[in-house]
Amino acid sequence: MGKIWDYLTERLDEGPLHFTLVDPDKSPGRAAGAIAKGAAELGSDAILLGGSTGISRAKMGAAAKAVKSAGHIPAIIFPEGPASLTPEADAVLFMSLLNSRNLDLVIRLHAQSAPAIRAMGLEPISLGYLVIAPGMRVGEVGQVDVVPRDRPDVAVGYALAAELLGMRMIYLEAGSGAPAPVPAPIVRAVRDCLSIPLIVGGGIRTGNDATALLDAGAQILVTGTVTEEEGLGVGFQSILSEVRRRRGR
Ligand code: 1GP
Repeated sequence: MGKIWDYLTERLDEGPLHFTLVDPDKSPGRAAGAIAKGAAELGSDAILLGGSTGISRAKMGAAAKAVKSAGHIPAIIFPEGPASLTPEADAVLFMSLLNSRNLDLVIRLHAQSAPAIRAMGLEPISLGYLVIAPGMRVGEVGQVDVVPRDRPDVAVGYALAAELLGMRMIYLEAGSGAPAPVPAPIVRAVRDCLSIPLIVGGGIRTGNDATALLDAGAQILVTGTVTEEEGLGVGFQSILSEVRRRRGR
């Protein structure tokens, strides 16, 4: 399927993973490389590059290059649109915002950027991206009909539809900086219906948050704000120690 897909699925066989979200606007070039090195040493499995709106291709390229030359874990683009693409990265999450009212974010931008992805030789990892309340900025900018926090059935419908459409992963997103992560009952219900890997992100700040989500069946945790606010400090370390504990390494 691709080098990064193989890397992720081989690691998933051993237990849960962690992705560190790095915003190339806030942590440009070498700063992104330094985070990648430190995060990898603590057990994070990949760097997701993205976050802000309007990141230039040059910034994305410089950050991807720095992450790769830090030499430990892959640089995967978490795209905002076609301008996020750079051949310097190892892979791109080719994601459809499942519950957006804006067709651009569901499929049209994908049609525009697919030829460029092919030409760059960038590995695409197709993914159904589902925003759960509150959704924060991505909920607004993405014109999302957020999944209510008490409706696991709605999340299950979208997630299963994405799997049946052939998407290779599902990402449940509460929104960057959300006051609380995706509710555990939603994670559990989605996990129970899926046979593809489940990513969960948004509002994860502590080891306890990580425990609740991993117990509910999350297989990959994504954190961004905790690193932006505290670096690779206590919060980040407690999340990573929960992830590491479950895979015995
Ligand atoms: C956002 O899920 C990610 O897309 C990370 O969220 O910034 O709240 O960790 P946080």
